[in-house]
Amino acid sequence: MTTPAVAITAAERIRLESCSRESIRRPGLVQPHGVLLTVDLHTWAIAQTSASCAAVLGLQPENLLGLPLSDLLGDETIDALSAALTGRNGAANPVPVEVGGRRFDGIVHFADGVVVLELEPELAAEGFATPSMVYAAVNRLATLRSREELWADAAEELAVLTGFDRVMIYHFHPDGHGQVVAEVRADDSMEPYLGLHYPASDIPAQARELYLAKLSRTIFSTSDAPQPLVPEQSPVTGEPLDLSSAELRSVSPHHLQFMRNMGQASTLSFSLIFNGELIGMITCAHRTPRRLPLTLRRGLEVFSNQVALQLSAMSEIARLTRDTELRALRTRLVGQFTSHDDTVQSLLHGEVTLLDLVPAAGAALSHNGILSTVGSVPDLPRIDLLLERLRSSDRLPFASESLALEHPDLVSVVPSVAGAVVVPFGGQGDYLAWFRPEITETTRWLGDQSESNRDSILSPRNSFSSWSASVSGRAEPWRGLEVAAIELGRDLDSALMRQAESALAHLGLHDALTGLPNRRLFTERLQRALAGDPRGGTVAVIFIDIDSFKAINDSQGHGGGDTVLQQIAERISSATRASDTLARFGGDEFVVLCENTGQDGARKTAERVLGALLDPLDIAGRPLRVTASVGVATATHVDTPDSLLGRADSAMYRAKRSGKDRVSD
Ligand code: BLA
Repeated sequence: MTTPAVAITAAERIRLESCSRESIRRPGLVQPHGVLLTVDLHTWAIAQTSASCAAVLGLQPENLLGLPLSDLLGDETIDALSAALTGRNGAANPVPVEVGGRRFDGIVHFADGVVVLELEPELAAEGFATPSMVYAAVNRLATLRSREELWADAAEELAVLTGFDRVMIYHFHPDGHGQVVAEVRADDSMEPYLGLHYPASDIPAQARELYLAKLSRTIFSTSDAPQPLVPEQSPVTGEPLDLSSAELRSVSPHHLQFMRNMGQASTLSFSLIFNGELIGMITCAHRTPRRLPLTLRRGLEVFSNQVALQLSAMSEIARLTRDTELRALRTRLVGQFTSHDDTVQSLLHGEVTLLDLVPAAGAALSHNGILSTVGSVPDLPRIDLLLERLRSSDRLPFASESLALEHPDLVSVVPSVAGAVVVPFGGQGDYLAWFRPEITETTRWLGDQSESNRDSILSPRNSFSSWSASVSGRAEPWRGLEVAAIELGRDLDSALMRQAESALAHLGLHDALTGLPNRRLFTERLQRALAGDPRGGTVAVIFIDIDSFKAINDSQGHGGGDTVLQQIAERISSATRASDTLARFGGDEFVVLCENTGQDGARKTAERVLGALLDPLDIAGRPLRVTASVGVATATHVDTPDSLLGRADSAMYRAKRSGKDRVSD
């Protein structure tokens, strides 16, 4: 299930604003099937009553106001109520209460500095789910692993546990609009709402906030007139009483009309909360008035909480799995980028590409002033212009799912694109970009969303039959992948930085022409080798000088001498052992450090070097024979790097003087 693109109309904006201003916490009214009394905290005398006392208790408000509550209920009940109020010894609502021979569930809580006592006519225990049925249902849900299964099974369980004839689970999308994600209907004559979306204003913001604190709400009947409190204002605060936590709070007339339009006589709704956020709701609806005992409602609050916790755990796991996958893809992309010679091609056509990280119609990469692309993308000059526009208007990094709605100035630049992500990386002018085309998305709504389906702008819809509407001008949403793109840009940045640093470090210790260690690195290694050979005899240095190199250099012309030296370096290198250090000392001089060997071993290596030069080099298709004079010296216990090199150098001169192309000790 994905979040559809929802275009919010001007009328919906007005509803969102106006509907959320209704004071639903202090409506001054309660539902008529019970009685709400407020009691002075100190004297326990009755301060307010709902007008329903006449019908429910057979007592007029004037019989009750000022009366000590104990005169009405008896001292024992007052004790039980005060225990439930404070939770003493684990006491809790409801408290059995009898008035005039009628039995009630007594429910107490504090509000606005008074004790609020609600009396709900007791329901016969038979015919309602027992606590053990609720526990068993919770246990069955605990084994489920997918969100869709959990939604569906929770609705099935609740249909059985509540006996309501329609149970629906709603999921709230990030923009606040909702969707019916599970539904159980008592019979097929009832219109199906499963899958339908509804606008955010159906459940306004202040209602959602209230539902964070009050986990279940009963609306017993949409046809009975709500009852005012007498007196209307609280004697303590002089204001309408805060009914946020009251079971009998009368609901918004807008919502009552909504329910009547839907054919609902009663509902029982539960909040699905995670991390202090209302992530969804459950509504059990009935076509005739129906209510459940408080103990069962409380049990079902625990059930709903279990559903919310499981949903949250599932989405956390999904999020972490996705993060890990994205991180692994980024690591592979950076790996390809740093290990391939053609870095750009590796990102666009390697084993893993930019399109694996961020799926899109096409992607582009601008690196070192060269723009390359993969997949379906706008013409290169258009991409260039887009990058330039974004850069000059400081809009980078950039992500949009609808250029038409969010960046109309870019539409003419890249008319084929609806969604784009562009992130900078590396040097000035290096960018990664992804493009998505426009898609037309059809959403099935709960009722015609046009204003003709409402009596006035603030009225609920009259019809709720499935109604389809399409939204265009948008691309498929990026859903957080724009962050993965930014992170890839950063990863490539650091990889480039590391490469530059190690290139610099290499340059300081290596010869730029041949890539061999230079004099500095060679001397360091020789120093270390001598320190590890305090008695001498196992460290030797071979000094190689190319014979008549000046003449060769002059004959080869510009750049030719360099090629000769590179080929000579490769030949000499092939003749040395893997553990030897071959260095270019400068000009046409090469040295080899041989460890764990003696004079004989080093001589053998030196002979191999001459052998490796026997075949003529191939310089631009022409053969060139070169020879070398080679000197070998082995360390004694008194040698320093300089003295050992000096002796090898002298030996090399002896070879040169005695006719070149030979080795001398
Ligand atoms: C409340 N609206 C609600 C509630 C639901 C819906 C479930 C919460 C009821 C509760 O928790 O007790 C909406 N009911 C639905 C939907 C379905 C359903 C979408 O069965 C889908 C099948 N409502 C309007 C308009 C206004 C409005 C136009 O349609 C405002 C002008 C207001 N809805 C509104 C208010 C509440 C509400 C104020 C809070 C009711 C209350 O708790 O007092």
